[in-house]
Amino acid sequence: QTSVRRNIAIIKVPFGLGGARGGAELGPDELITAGLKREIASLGLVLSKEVRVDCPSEPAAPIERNRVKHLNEVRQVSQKVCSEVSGAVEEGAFPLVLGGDHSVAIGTFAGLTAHYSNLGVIWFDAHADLNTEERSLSGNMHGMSVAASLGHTAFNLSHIAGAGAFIDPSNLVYIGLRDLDEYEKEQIKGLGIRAFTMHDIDRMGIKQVIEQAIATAGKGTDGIHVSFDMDCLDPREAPGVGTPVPGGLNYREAHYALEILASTNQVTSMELVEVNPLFDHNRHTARLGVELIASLLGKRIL
Ligand code: B3U
Ligand code: MN
Ligand code: MN
Repeated sequence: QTSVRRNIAIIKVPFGLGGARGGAELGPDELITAGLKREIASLGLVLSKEVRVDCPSEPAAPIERNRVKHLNEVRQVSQKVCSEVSGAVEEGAFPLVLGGDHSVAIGTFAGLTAHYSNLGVIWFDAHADLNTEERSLSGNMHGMSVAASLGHTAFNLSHIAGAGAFIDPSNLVYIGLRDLDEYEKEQIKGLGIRAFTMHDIDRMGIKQVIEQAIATAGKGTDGIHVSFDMDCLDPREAPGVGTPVPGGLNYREAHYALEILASTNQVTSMELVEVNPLFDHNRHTARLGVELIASLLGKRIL
C-alpha cells in the first residue's frame, strides 16, 4: 500500500539560470540515470507520463547590471512548469518535478495552486528562499521562490497564467534551515512561519519535527506539497549541490522524515531540486535523491 496516487507524472526541468552557479540544469537527467524509473516501477507505481520542459540555457539578452539575474528566463520556465504541473494534477497523477535549481518551484506552486485552494507546503532546505528582488544580496532567483509563492516578489504567482491564490504562510513549514539572510529572519518571525532549523532538529529529534510539521502543513489544507532542496542534507551526504552548507540533515533523518510523510497519505506532490552533478562524486547525490524520492513514494525497509 503506497501512500500516494498510483500514477506518477515526472516533470523534468533542466534549468540552472536561477542558481548561484551552473550545473543544476543537469539534475533531471542525472536522476533518471541514477535509476528513478526503476524505483518507481519496483514500488508498483505507474509512470503515467514523463515530460521535459524546454528551458533556456543561456540568457537571451546579455545580463543587465541589475540586481536580479535571469528574470526573463525564470518567467518563461515558470509558465511552462505551471502548465505541466497543472495538467498532471488534472489527469489525476502525482506531479514529481525534477529540478533544476529551486527557482523551478515558482512554476510548481503556480500549477498546484490552480487546483489546491489551501495547499500545505513542507520546504526542506538549508535556506529559506524568502528574498525579494529588492532585498536579495545575490540576485539569484532560486533564493526567492518562497517569497514569490507568498506574493512578496515583484514577479510572483499572480503573473503566471493559470495560477491560483498565493500560499498562506500559516500552511508553510521549513525543515533544515541553517543559512538565513537578515531580511529572511525578519520575514520568518514577522509572518510567524513555522521553521524547524537544524538547532530544532538537534533539540527535538527528527521524529518530533516531522510530526509537528505534518500537523501544521496538514491541518485544514487540501494537500501537502513537499519541496526538497538537496542542500538540506549535510554536504557529506550530498556533495553534489550548488550551495553546500555544513551541518545538515543526515541520511537517516532525511529518510525517516520522508517515510513518515508517505505514511500520512496527505502528500499530493513533490519536487526535488538542486542536484548539481558538476560537484558530485560517482553520482552519489543523484542516487541519494532517487532513494529519498522512493521513501516519499512509500518504499519501506520491511
Ligand atoms: N539566501 C541567499 C543564499 C541562497 C539561497 N538559496 C541558495 N542560496 N541555494 C540568496 O542568494 O538568496
Ligand atoms: Mn532552496
Ligand atoms: Mn538551499
